[in-house]
Amino acid sequence: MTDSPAEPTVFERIVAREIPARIVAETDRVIAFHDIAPKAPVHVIVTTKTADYRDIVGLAAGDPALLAELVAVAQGVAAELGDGEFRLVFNTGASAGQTVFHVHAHVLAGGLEEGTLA
Ligand code: DGP
Repeated sequence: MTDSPAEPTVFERIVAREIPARIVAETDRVIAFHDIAPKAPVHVIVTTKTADYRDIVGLAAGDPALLAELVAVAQGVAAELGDGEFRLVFNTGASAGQTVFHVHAHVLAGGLEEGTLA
């Protein structure tokens, strides 16, 4: 069972190369690209190529190995673009600030200001 929305999300369209993004890492199942509105010196979105999961709760329940792969890609991005240390944020639900309902993590790194939460 999946919980994907009816309309393609902006991230699904980035995965399909229908809209451009500054891609920094990619595996068979995960893709990472710079956030369009960065809130830290390094601010990269890491998301699944599948649109089957709207948030981390669904992904953790439905495909924990894919969640682990997403975290590994996030770590690689932080190592490549920063010093390897990073904050990983999964906004989960509209009232928590989620605007794109296609599971994704924000990788924030490179000298974070207090309170930077994407
Ligand atoms: P969230 O609020 O957790 O759903 O984060 C969605 C993020 O996605 C937000 O920080 C801005 C980013 N974003 C939205 N549209 C685009 C886009 O078209 N391209 C890129 N690169 N990022 C986008």
